[in-house]
Amino acid sequence: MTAAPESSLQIDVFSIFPEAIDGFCSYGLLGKAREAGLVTVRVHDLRSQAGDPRRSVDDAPFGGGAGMVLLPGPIFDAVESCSPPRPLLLLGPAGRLFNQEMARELAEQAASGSGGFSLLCGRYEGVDQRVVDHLVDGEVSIGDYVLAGGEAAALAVIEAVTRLMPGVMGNDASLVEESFADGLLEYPQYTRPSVFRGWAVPDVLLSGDHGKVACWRRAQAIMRTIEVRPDLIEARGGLSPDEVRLIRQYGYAGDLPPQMQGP
Ligand code: 6GU
Repeated sequence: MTAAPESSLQIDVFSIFPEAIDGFCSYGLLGKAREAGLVTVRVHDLRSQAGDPRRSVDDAPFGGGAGMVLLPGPIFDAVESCSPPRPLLLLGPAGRLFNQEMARELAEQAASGSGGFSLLCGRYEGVDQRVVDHLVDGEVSIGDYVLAGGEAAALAVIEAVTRLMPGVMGNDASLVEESFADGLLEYPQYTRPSVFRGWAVPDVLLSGDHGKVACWRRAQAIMRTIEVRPDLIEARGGLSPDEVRLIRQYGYAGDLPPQMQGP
């Protein structure tokens, strides 16, 4: 018999595509976490609360304009009939940008006893503002682009938070997210075969010298972050003199603007 998990994460999701949410959450890491009782995902169909025989969940916007707006009625009814865990977050392009820090906050709240959180998937051109003003606790976006609905965003949030819950990953979560924790992108990884179509794995990774491997990985992570996400380097307060020395030693010849060098 497996021991009951110390803390479990309860996530309630409100959507007009409940099967899509539920299906995704049945695979891989999420599916395993659910089976182990570490996370409970309950999906509520907004359509089942629609009042009319056609089960409408949207209507044209007052004042005119393109598209349809989700009705407040079915959303209030669905939420109030099950008192889901709070915070209840609306997923929409006007929300606060979701990031690793927010994922960590939601996981920590759940692990320390809040129970979990809930997600409301917005759709079409929007959601009646009274839902925003009087029902939800906040609005979250996953990036500066437009999706047709909040479902894909909800799945991103669910997966990012679930993998941080104690017991979900093999190792401790703090180790698992090491790369983002120090503000750098992940170093390149290789597996078998050591030569594939003539492309060889870097020698250092086959050397068995763990110290050298660690230095190489750190240099790669820094160089990759400089190239792809210089904003992350600035956000962590630049590079230390040791880090600058390290990447020079590994052949980095590019410019390092002042904001990338630490104090
Ligand atoms: Cl959460 N919803 C929609 N509709 N578009 C988005 C988004 C969410 N996040 C980024 N774009």
